[in-house]
Amino acid sequence: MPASHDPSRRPQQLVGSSLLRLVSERLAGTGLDLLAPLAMGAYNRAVSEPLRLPAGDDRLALVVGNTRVLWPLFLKVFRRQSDLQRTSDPLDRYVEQALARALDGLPVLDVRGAHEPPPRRVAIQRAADLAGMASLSPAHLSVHPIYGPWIALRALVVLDMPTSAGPAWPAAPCWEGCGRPCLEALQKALEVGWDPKRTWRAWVAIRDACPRGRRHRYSEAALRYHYAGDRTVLEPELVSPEEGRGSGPSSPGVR
Ligand code: B12
Repeated sequence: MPASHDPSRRPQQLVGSSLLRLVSERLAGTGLDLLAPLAMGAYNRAVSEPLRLPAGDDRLALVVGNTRVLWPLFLKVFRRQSDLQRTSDPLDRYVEQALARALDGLPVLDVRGAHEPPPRRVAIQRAADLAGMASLSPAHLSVHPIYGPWIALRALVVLDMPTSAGPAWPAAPCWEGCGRPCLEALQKALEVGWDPKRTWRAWVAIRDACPRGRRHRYSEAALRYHYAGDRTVLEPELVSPEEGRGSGPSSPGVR
């Protein structure tokens, strides 16, 4: 039975870890497979004033992200949902819809999408680091202990509930025991500059330089969409069977 229909799991009775489990179960199959709790105070103390969120220090925040499993699941929904086909940022809309369903009935104070511009901008990479999900690398990428830099960070959800996350437990620095090959790649990318049409491969090379998570690299279509803004990869006839098939429902893991 889906968690949302189980009467024994009414949201208002949930605390801490059971809420995390509920959200994680509801997100299963959406591709949003990374979830980590954080106390609001830890985040607000770490960022500058314009990036702070108006919530008490002990309120529970959840960092939501994804690995490469999201792409094929998103494609499937994109194909059948005309509202997504009409929007300029279908992946961001898909994430918003999936999150709204997963948070239905929960005491949500705010959901800040990583793509939202100021004044609603959230320092999602700092949040992911503080939550122990992914370390901030010397090349400014968030690096997960298993998936390496092959993750995206999607939202910070703030709930009107006390946290059991305890003090911040930052991610172990990803560069310990590594020769920081990302720095040379970053230097090369900075030399050619950021131009989504011309130089995007140089920016992908920063991720490729990281020794962690290589087998979790994004597909070519996902890379083209994210880096070059290439929307032709969403057209069914251009998508390879491997891209469209998906990797089955994914269960979010904590951190
Ligand atoms: C604005 C933005 C951009 C801008 C400017 C980025 C920049 N250089 O500051 C542009 C459009 C250029 C951009 C491009 C890219 N971005 Co961007 N971007 C963001 C966004 C929305 C906000 C960043 C921000 O202002 N943070 C607030 C400040 C205060 O936080 P901060 O901790 O002080 O600064 C962090 C970043 O600003 C960045 N940063 C700061 N200075 C510099 C300098 C350089 C040289 C680089 C490379 C990064 C960088 O790293 C800091 C952490 O170390 C974030 C999502 C988010 N909400 O955080 C995604 C985000 C950082 N971007 C991301 C990605 C993947 C990219 C690209 C690599 C690919 C792409 N198109 O998506 C390119 C790379 C090119 C580049 N020059 O960085 C991912 C990173 C994922 C990961 N595993 O780390 C994020 C987290 C979005 C996501 N959904 O996951 N991005």
